[in-house]
Amino acid sequence: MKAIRCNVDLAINGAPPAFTEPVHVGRPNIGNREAFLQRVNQILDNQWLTNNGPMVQEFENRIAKYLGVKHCVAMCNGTIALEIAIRALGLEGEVIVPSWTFVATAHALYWQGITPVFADIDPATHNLDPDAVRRMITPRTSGIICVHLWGRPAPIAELQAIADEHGLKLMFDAAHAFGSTYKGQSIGRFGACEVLSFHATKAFNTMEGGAVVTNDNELAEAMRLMRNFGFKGYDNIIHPGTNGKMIEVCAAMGLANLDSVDEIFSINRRNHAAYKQALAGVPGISVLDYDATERNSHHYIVIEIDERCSARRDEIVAALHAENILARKYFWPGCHKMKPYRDLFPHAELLLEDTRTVAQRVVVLPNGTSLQLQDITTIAAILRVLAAQ
Ligand code: T4K
Repeated sequence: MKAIRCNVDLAINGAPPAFTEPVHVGRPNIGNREAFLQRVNQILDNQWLTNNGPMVQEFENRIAKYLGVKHCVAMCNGTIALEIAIRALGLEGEVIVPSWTFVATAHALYWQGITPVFADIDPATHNLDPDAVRRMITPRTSGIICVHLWGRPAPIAELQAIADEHGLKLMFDAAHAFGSTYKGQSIGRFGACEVLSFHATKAFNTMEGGAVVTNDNELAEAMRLMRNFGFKGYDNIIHPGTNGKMIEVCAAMGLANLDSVDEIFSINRRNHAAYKQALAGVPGISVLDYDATERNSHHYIVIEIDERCSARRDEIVAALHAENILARKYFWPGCHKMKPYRDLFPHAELLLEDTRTVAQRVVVLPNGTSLQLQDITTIAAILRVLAAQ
């Protein structure tokens, strides 16, 4: 292995980085390329490119079957899927969400004139803490959007009990959780509905894409109308709507990748185990683990850097970048610290102590089918040196 720089300053001294090409978090997993290209040819032959075409219909059926849920309403991306679900559920006023999530969760509400109210997380799981959710309920609260962060299922039963007790709607941002289970049942069937993202950076991708999955017939019907301008047949608008449609090429990518999804997850699982083993015993660095009794795509390699580590989190990220390892500080600094929400709630931090601690500690490392085991050994060796400096 090449010499490892121990800090960013040494990078200035001209040593070559450990990786000649950048190793990215979020490198897309590409499944069966031939199957995809064949489907693209079929689309061109069909001359049907979008607007609920045959590939989208096949994709929806396959996803619904895979998850064991009645309806899959495919959309152009996860953010629009969140927005449409929020509207279809009639959320208004205030909705409780975690701050520790990708900003799309909060934006999907705020964009529609609804106030996202941030509740704290459980630092052990990074998911919403039900007690913190209770504390944020006001007379204006209409719902809860909980995120299954890193694909780890949220405390679904506890949140459903709170929602029932207070007459609130509960939906899930399951952008990270395609393929995860909760008590052995696939994520996708819980709450009023669950929203998936199939963005290029997700374990399972359609390039861009998303979906709302639900067992509620009426809700699914409303969302199908909303994603296509409210059209019911030619010239007949029966509902307000927008353009949330998935295109045929994205569905083709999804169908090709669906054939490879078990293999993708098993490579991720192998990589996660390799990281855990290679980083075992490194002072102040711990790898977030997944529940061995549940299924998870193991897509996110999340490490936490605590005070026992001699390097600070930001120094570690800078040093990794200098080695061409493009690690990320997802989801630093937390939505409540991002300008639109900081302006809205300047004192939010006072109630988000665990969010603040976790946001200062997390680094997400590269994973996916393009990563080799040797790459993991190299990344872990660099982290060992950084932690021991
Ligand atoms: N809810 C949650 C909890 C989410 O995490 C997300 C999306 C959503 C909702 C919304 O779903 P979508 O509307 O996106 O379907 C990326 C993704 O764009 C975003 O989809 C994802 N979460 C978020 C966690 O990550 P950025 O700003 O980090 O993207 P960017 O451009 O910095 O790319 C990330 C990394 O991936 C880079 O290292 C480059 C690499 N990459 C990216 C693309 C697109 C590639 O190697 N190839 C590629 O094609 O947001």
